[in-house]
Amino acid sequence: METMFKKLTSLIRESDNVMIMAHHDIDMDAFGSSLALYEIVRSFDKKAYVFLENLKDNVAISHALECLEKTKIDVHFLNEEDYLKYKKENSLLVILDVYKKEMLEFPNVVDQFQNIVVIDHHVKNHKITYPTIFEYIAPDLSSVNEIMVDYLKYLNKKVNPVIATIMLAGIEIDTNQFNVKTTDKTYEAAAFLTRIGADHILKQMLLKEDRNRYLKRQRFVKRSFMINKNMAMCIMDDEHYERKDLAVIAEELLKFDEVEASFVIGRLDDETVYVSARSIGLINVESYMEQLGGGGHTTEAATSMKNKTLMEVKDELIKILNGE
Ligand SMILES: [Mn+2]
Repeated sequence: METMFKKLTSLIRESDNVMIMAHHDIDMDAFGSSLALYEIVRSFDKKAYVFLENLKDNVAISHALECLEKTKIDVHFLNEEDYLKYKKENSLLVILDVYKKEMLEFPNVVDQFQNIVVIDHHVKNHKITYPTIFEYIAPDLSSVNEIMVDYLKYLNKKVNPVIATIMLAGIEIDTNQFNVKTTDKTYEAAAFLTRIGADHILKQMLLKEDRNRYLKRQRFVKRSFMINKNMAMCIMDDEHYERKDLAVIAEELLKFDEVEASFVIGRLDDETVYVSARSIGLINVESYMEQLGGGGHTTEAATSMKNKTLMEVKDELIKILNGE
């Protein structure tokens, strides 16, 4: 990893400025690591920017943003409309927590960059379809925040305690509370963040959720069922849900005995049925979602299907799961 940090550092120093982009529907890992890199770049007296789309449905990240504002941490955010004002000939684009173009916050933006670096921790089973200077993909690591902690240690730098808190929340979410992909290094990263001021009360505030939403979700968890010896499924009702609601249920199903993969089918709007799939790591749910026109990663994947009923999608999925 040290060689990578060395390369990244000299690239940052050589660039006019650095633009940071994570994945669509940004989460705490992507956001925390973007902020960490933002602070690192600025500590080199370079301008940095973070791509961020409209956050209307993203309660957790909106809350994190409020904390940044309260602490007077000024982050320069960009979107697809305004980034060209700041982009220079020799701007560096660093992509975090994702490598697939179609999953980026703003996929088309990559076409405008000559200098791109990718830092991710998801298993890479597809080619990167855009030119990069280098890519660092470490699927054995819990989160990109864990990588950013090592980068901070390498540079002998710290981040603001609020950012450290967001990073810690990111590690906690990506490891499903230190259960999945957790190693001694994950705990060391958490210890480092705590040492530089991550606040466990603020972290809990950031991870809070609405009680009614929780209770509603539990109703569906209760309705879930096993489709074979190691896969669980949950079919929502015909109301409209957010992708995240379905993903969280899929993650909860993984907590139960025998469940190695989970599939949650629900409606996003009148036309679209969405399937959210999760795995503890033994079953590749991405391959199933690809067969339904979707994608993702080995342990988390999804697909959306137009003009079908929940039951039609269920039947199609079960056929695929049974290898028919
Ligand atoms: Mn992540």
